[in-house]
Amino acid sequence: MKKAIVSGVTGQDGSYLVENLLNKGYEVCGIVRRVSTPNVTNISHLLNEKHLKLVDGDITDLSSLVRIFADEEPDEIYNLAAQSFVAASWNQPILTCNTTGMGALNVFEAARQVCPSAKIYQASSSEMFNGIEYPQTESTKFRPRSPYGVAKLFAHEMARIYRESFDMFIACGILFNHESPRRGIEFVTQKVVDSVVRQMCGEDFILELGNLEAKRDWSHAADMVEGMWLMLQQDEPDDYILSSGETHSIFEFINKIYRYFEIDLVWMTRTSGLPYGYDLEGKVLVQSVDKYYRPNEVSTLLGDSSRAREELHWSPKYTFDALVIDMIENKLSKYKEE
Ligand code: NDP
Ligand code: GDR
Repeated sequence: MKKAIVSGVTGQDGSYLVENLLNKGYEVCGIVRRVSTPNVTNISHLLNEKHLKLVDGDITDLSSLVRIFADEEPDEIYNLAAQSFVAASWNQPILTCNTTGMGALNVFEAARQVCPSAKIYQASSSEMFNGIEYPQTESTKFRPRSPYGVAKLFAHEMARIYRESFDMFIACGILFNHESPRRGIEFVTQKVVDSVVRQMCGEDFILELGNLEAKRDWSHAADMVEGMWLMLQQDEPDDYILSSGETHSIFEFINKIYRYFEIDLVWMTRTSGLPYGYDLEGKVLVQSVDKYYRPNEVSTLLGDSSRAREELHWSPKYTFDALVIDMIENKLSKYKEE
């Protein structure tokens, strides 16, 4: 039985990855950081699994990683833990770099000391690109636009250094945006889906967002975790882009969610230059407000994942429409339960 350690196990990707690995017959050890009110919602359905064990640890604490790696002797390590919310990285740049950047280095260093032959997956990001040149490939130059992007690039380059210097197996997945019903509420897709469902169920408020012109390449998280696993099944470590190969603006995403409920939004621009959308009865449902704009932005993401598709035989199952429907239907059923 293979053993995998997963950091970030309580997050969106961690929860799908644990399911995926358990289904493949792995023994999984999930690293959970100490918080005063435990947050295991995403993995609550897995807590009684015989082959899943949760251990206390924090990727900013090298000693905790050394202890866990020594105790568990893993075959594979998936480093998914991070401060992953780009917008927050301007307000908390040091925490973001400590967690998302140095945290990854702690993982590599702990593995070098204790289990250097374990295969490691590092969660790199399309936020490392500048968003001007696209489609992005593995050889597109990096030029991040946020503290988060810089922290991810630090981790990405450190992975290369450890790979080249110590002959360690560290593969980096340069993943483009991926979503699911388990996506955190602050991220734009979940925020829009949650708000529109609440409006449709009778709550009276205007959905407030930031820049609606940015374009993102969205996939389903369940497809992405299979790609992570495939990267660690190769003989040699390498970096791979995982993406859908389609790009959609935030405007398009919003229109699509309202369209599901048979509402065609009409868009106008205020004198301030900020857009707002209303329904055919003239009721304003959504508007852009300054407070959700970021100091800087990756404008267009469109990933070319042909290398992963050819070399790893990675083939995502969810289309963009299927992802949207999964998120809406899940939200509707949760809302009805509540
Ligand atoms: P989430 O924000 O949903 O999950 C992040 C996880 O990291 C949570 O389990 C969180 O724990 C944990 N964590 C945060 N800080 C620490 C710490 N100091 N020690 C241990 N654990 C910690 O992210 P996703 O699942 O969406 O993403 C997974 C990874 O992939 C992240 O590294 C992200 O940056 C990266 N990524 C994500 C993409 C996406 O579109 N989703 C695209 C590209 C990269 P807690 O629950 O306690 O907060
Ligand atoms: P992103 O995801 O920053 O791409 O990072 P997010 O969903 O936060 O933003 C996507 C785009 O939507 C615009 N936007 C808003 N975003 C949020 N969150 N809230 C709003 O109100 C809003 N209005 C407009 C943003 O400006 C942006 O252009 C995600 C994370 O999962 C990272 O961890 C990961 O590395 C990258 O994807 C790839």
